[in-house]
Amino acid sequence: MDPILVQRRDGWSLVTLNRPERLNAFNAEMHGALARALDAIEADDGCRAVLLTGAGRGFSAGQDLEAVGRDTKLGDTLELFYNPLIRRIRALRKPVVCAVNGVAAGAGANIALSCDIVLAARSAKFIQAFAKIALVPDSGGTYFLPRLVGEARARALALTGEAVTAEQAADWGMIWKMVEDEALRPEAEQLVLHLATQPTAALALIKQAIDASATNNLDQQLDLERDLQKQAGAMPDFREGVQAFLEKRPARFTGRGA
Ligand code: T3D
Repeated sequence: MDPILVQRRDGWSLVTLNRPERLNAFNAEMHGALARALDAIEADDGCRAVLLTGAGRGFSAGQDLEAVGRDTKLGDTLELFYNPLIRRIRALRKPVVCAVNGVAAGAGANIALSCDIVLAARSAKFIQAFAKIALVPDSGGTYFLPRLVGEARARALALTGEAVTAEQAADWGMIWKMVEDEALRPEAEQLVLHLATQPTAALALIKQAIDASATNNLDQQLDLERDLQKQAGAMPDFREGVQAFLEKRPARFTGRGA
């Protein structure tokens, strides 16, 4: 069974973590397949948005604990697999939507949180499971969590490994939205289909600006916004957006930067 399924849809790609009998826990094979899928998506100009989800009843239980430390030392797995994956999702020049269809634990939770827009089914939950096995949150957990939910909640979640329901995650601003289980897929697909028609190159600049705001001061961020706006303003989609507005019609964006 392929550990990662990729389906090319109309302008976007559906990527499914596919080891349902292990709640889509990651091993080296699955990491390799996901990296190849992202290579293909990155190179495909016709693919303008990505939807990431899990097969079966879970999103991902993080690192496969039967494989942990078997082929590589702890920490090396992060260097080899998880860290490049998180950097990649953040830097991908197209929006990545995550549909969290069930439990997201350990690195699985933090991979979800690294995506641009996170929707979760009502029955899903997020667990920083690391402390329960005497590990440290990884895959960006100690970076994303305090920024998303504040330090008090981040500390408690990381230190206790307590589960957060999808409803709570949405109330806290950890994710974009909680939706009823049966609505998750249709709503996520509708969102990604919409994003696939939008000005992709400008959306990539928006991702870049928001990422930079985590470490920039206001002056640096204002300068960055100026520079990115120059780039956005030179793109054909800007001209099309304005023209469409003036002509009172929907814009037909190409997504291209030049
Ligand atoms: O450098 C490095 O390599 C370090 C990297 C670390 C990254 C990490 O992600 S560390 C954290 C690893 N993940 C966990 O600690 C979570 C472990 N799983 C759980 O706590 C629970 O399974 C869940 C809370 C996620 C779900 O519980 P539940 O009751 O819904 O399901 P279950 O019965 O526990 O799991 C179903 C099956 O999946 C079960 O197999 P079985 O008994 O039916 O044959 C279970 O063993 C398997 N499974 C679940 N999680 C993992 C797993 N198998 C391997 N690895 C897992 N992480």
